[in-house]
Amino acid sequence: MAWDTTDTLGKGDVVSNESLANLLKEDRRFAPPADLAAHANVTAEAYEQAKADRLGFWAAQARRLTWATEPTETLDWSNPPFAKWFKDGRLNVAYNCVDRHVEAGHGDRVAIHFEGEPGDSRAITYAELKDEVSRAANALTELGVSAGDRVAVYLPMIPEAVVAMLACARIGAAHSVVFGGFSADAIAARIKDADAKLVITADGGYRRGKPSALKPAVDEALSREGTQGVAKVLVVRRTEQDVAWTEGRDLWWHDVVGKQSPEHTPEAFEAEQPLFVLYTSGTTGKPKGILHTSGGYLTQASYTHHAVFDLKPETDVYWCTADIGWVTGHSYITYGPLSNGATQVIYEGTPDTPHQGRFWEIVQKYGVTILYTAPTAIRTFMKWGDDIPAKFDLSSLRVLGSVGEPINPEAWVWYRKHIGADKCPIVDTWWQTETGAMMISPLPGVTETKPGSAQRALPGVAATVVDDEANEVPDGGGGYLVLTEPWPSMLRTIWGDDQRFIDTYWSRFEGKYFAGDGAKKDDDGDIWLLGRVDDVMLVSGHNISTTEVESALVSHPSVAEAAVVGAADETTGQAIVAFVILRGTADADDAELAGQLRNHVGTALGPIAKPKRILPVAELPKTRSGKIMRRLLRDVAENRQLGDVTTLTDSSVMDLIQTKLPAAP
Ligand code: 6R9
Repeated sequence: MAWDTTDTLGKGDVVSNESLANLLKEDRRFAPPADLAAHANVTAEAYEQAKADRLGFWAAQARRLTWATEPTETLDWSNPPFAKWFKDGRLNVAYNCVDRHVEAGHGDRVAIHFEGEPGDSRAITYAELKDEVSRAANALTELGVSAGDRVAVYLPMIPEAVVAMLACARIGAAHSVVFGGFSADAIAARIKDADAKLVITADGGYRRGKPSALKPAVDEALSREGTQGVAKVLVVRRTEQDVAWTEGRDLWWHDVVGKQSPEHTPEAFEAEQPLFVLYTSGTTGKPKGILHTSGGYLTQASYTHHAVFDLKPETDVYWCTADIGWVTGHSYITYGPLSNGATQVIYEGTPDTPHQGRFWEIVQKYGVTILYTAPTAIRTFMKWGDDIPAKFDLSSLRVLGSVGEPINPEAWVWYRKHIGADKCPIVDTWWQTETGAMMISPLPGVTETKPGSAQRALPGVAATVVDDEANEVPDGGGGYLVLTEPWPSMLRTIWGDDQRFIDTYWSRFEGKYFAGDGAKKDDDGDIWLLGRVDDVMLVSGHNISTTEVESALVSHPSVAEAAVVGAADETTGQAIVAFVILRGTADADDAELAGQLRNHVGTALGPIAKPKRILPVAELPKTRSGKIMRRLLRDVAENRQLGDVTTLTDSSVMDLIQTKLPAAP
């Protein structure tokens, strides 16, 4: 059932001229815990040091790494926007993530606690990881992969995914990880664009209690035009499903890697050696291959992981729930944590298999101290109910992180209260595939946090908000998020397309990096992210942020999740259409509730932000990294044929939404 209201701007509603970006008020504040602050890895001084000498600050952070040749030059910005960081330095990224910890006497420390979805588990120490990465590096070399080549990786969340990435890094080849679950088309497009020489995949992985095949998609991709460059396919055996086999091309990982020597001398490569190409899903057009290189990327991934999570490698147990196919998995499962010698949990499956308490059971089992997850997961846990986490011992937790979307203040507060025992600081980390590492985030021992705000650029990072004319907005103003100085882990280009790199990121505002996100500064100068600029709604001449309307809806006790879009409207230009998932007890046929929700938004944000239509749905379309795909909802709201659904986690969600809804008026 759908609720329609034709009086979006009913009589008596006064349209204020004040920018809507400033109407959502959030006054709750949370000071850092005193004990954490007293022993924090990073204190407020870091901001001062970085402000006084930004390049000196990053040069100092680069010394967290072990270099074969120490860099003498920090940044070469002589040909902007093409940056070179630490360009005369040489290092091996895999050596930094593995060998040096063994050499320092930590070979017995667990690097990875692997938890398979069916309940199998495996602990891998740094010494074992070194042997496995070395064997895999030897295998890649034997298969003809050399420095400068690209290797496509299409694996489930198993330790071999990390091993494969590090083996590539070890021999100077760039990996291109494709989400397990992307279609054959998506794999083929990425293999072709990156000109990959080898594919590493598995028979399958476990998802939602069942083995789910991966190899057939690779087989199909490799039958497509333009993928002939792939000479070999290395297949990890995970599920023991039957797989079709192409003799001469397909090889089992356990055969080829298993027989190699665990000795491998890591060669030092220059700091700008390509490390990986990761494709952003891209809402339109060809996906963009984001290129990251070695020294600068690892410096910032390592520093931010140390600073933002306050990681103590001897005692912490860290868990990032992201998939390795998302940049979060690259920087905060593989490179950041391992460069810091962390002990981490890797979980293969979904949060509700075999029961909705699986995440909390894992936290309890391994004594997880730092948890990094996404707002979409947090909202799902809220929907499942407070009683589920309450059944588990979560007292080991001390820092909670969020990434992927703006976190609604209600979800933030729930996360702190029900997962963090009302004491763990929450770090809401803003960054992108393109930025390579975190850019805007609280520091857990320093920042007084505000629910829903990523707050402040990290030390050494320069971020601000500008208006249409590129002028920095004053505190209290809203506009576009930009980065005003180069940073070590910045993308170097779009693979094979320098011009698109310039056009996409560096042309909107001269000399500044355009992130594509709307943002506002509050009266303290703290930054609030407002969603992608492409999603901003224009109602009666007012820009309205999707994030703020969604957060207002989620703050109503009957709403678990919300996604809003602007749909073409004759009178107002665009009208707000809200798709809502109701909480357990709320009734989707209760027409009165629609009026209440509209009024609730009106009270929180002002009458102009009241949704015109409110559509209760069972699910929302999301990408694998948990981002709501609003463009598909816009298609529904405007009665259009659906656009590309290939990057959805579950494309049947759209059928469900469409069949349940009456046609739009
Ligand atoms: C790391 C990652 C990037 C886009 C980004 C923004 C959104 C990510 C956020 C956030 C608000 C946060 N985003 N983190 N928005 N607050 N803490 O997600 O990379 O998949 O490339 O997406 O995600 O819109 O521009 P990626």
